[in-house]
This record gives sequence, structure tokens and C-alpha cells, in this order.
Amino acid sequence: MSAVAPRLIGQKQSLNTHKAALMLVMTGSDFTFEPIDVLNGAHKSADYEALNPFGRVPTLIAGDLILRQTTTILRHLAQQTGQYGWADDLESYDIENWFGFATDYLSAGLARLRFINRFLNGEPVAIKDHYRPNMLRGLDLLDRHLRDHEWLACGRPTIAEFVVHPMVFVWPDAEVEIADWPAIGPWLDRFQALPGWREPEAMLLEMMGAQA
Ligand SMILES: N[C@@H](CCC(=O)N[C@@H](CS)C(=O)NCC(=O)O)C(=O)O
Repeated sequence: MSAVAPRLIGQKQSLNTHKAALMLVMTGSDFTFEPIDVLNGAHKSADYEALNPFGRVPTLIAGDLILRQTTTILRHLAQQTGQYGWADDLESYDIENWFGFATDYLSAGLARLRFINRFLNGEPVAIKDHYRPNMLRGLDLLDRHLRDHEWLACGRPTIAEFVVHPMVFVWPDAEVEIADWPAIGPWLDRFQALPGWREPEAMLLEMMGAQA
């Protein structure tokens, strides 16, 4: 890690920002949070795109290194801190399955419904109807895995949890009742019991206040 604390640029309601921020906090990493107003398009400004041409959040600046994808940030922090990472190639493949799962079933599922409900007043309903079956299938898959696994990959908490947990944690905004998937709630609780876990949005809001 560089001498200057890494800078996390992101947005307090962004689930990808939550993933990176939790990894920083739960590995005990020093960092500063720089909020950017995604809801008003600040992530498409020339200044931000000079840092991150993909025009999305988060971005982590660690010394000379600029990391522009959430999973890259998580991998980097796992390697830097020796926490929540993988021991060999097989373990890293195990973890990567869950990165794919999150893209396939949560980005195109629970996170989509949450976004529409939280930021677009629940409309268009047709889009929610389109994504709902994929969300339900994703929760079924997750529940099935967790019935006989304590953690997603490697038999211990890894960066797979940091990708998947923040996206499932927002289930109350996605018109589901998580108790319908009996193995998921206990896994949410297990992750939330790990040292340093905080409710991510409240934590970022608090950091914004403390830095203001
Ligand atoms: N592939 C990127 C995706 C990041 C992403 O989609 N971030 C959302 C917020 S959670 C965003 O920036 N949305 C703004 C937009 O799509 O314009 C990553 O994994 O970091």
C-alpha cells in the first residue's frame, strides 16, 4: 500500500462502491472517501473520465495505481492486505464463479429492481417484470449453494462475499422476502458478524460528514 492513503471515489448508494468501501474497512485499510454525484451525472464529466474512462464508480487511486473495476479493486486489496483472498489458482477460479454469478443474476436481477424502486419510483413496471424471474432464479441458486456451504468459495469468507453480499443485502428494496430462501439470511448474518462490517450506506454518509 502506498504511503498516501488510497482514495476511493464513489457514491454512497452505489452497490459497487459499497463492495470496495467494505473491503477497505474490513481489512483495516486507511482510505479517504471522495463522493461523486452519480445521480446528477458527475461521473460523465471530463475530469472524472480522465481518471476512469469507463465513466462508472468506484475508482480507487492507490499511489500511482488507478483501479477502475470493482473486482480489480477487491483483488488488489486482497493481495495487499493478505485478507479475503485466494491461496492458489483453483481457489481463485472458485471465487470468480461468484463474480460471474453476481453479474448474471444480481446485476441483471435484484440490483435492477432495487434501482428502479429506489431511484425511479418503481417504474417502469415492465422492466421489473422482465428482470424478476432472473432475480428469483439467482436467489434460488444462492440458497441452494448456501444450504451446504457456510461461505461462497474456498470454505471461508473471501472477496466473493464482498461482491455478492452488498447486492443481496438490499433485498428490502427489491420486493422480496429473504426469509423465503432459508439459507440466505444466516449467511447475510455471518458476513455482517465479521470484524469491521458496517451498513455501507450509513458508513459512507458518516465518512462524508466527518470529511466535510
Ligand atoms: N464494471 C463496473 C461497473 C460499475 C458500475 O456500474 N457502477 C455503477 C454504480 S453501482 C455506475 O457507475 N453507474 C452509473 C452509470 O451506469 O452511468 C465495476 O464492476 O466496477
